[in-house]
Amino acid sequence: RRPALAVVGATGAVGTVMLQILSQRADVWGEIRLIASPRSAGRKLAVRGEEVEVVALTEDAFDGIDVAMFDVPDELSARWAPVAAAKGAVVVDNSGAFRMDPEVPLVVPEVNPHAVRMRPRGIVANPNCTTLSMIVALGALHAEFGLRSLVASSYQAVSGAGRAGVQTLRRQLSLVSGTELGTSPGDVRRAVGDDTGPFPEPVALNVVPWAGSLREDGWSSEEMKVRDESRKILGLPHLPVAVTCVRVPVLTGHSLTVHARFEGQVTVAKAREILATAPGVVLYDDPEAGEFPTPADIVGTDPTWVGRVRRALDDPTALELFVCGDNLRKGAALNTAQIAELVAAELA
Ligand code: 2RA
Repeated sequence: RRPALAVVGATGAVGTVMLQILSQRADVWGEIRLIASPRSAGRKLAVRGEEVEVVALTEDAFDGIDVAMFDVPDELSARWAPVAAAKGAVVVDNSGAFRMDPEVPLVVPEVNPHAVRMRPRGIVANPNCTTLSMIVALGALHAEFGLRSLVASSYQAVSGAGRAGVQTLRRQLSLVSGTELGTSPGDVRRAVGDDTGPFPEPVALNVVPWAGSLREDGWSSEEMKVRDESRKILGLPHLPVAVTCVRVPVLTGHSLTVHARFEGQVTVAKAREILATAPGVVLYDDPEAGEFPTPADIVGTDPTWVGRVRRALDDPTALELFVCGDNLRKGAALNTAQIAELVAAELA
């Protein structure tokens, strides 16, 4: 019998991409059951070329399910993932509820696939999309050079904040396009009004140095996620990490600039060789031809794209990189599906 899969949160921004990905990848699943809030129950969604009716999230919805992929808010995961696990399903959870639980592995199949087997709670966590947009490339470099410290800045797309983020940018763009706005202080803010959606400031014609909620000493939750999750995935619990997370007016595709310092001297030639051959990474880096990845070009693709590879001018042990990835695919749905496939291979 092929394992039965549940997709919990099937109607959300990531859930929608999950269904596309399940239709595109080698099909290892028997039944695929779609689960969402009672409000969405009865809707029909296409997966693997068939219309499947969405069922409401209840305990019974997990009957006969082997693997359950969750993409719902933290509170819902915290409540329902243990319910699904108690019913015998292995949960692959894309919320923040379990990522730092020592009894829950945090898995990136290209970096730490072995960790998926150590899951005493029956739950495996999927990292945050910002961590995921960088960690495959960073993990490949770490495997060769040994990472010593990390400084990163993110350029995060609005779809990281779900459908509300996308609607907010589209609405704001419609209010500012074709105008002379962006030339005097506060003119964009007045044009888009007080409702800035999930963002603290207008995001159209702007950059917003904030993602998530306030943590201690002025750090944002998103910055703490990148730090804590990178440490856990790489198995480097004391890695010095400094991150600044920034929202930019891009619909989909998170980017980061990375300053990574390693144990010994590095060369760009070796770094390029590693990145050009690492699974899940595409090196697209030709400064003479003006070639480097941008979110507008990589949206809808699976790999982590890397460009602008340089050795730090003042530190021969450090590299500078620009990385880009689709935050809804590798940043969320694809990595979740890859983890689910690792579990399915165990069950086969
Ligand atoms: C964001 N990383 O981009 C968050 C979503 N998980 O807002």
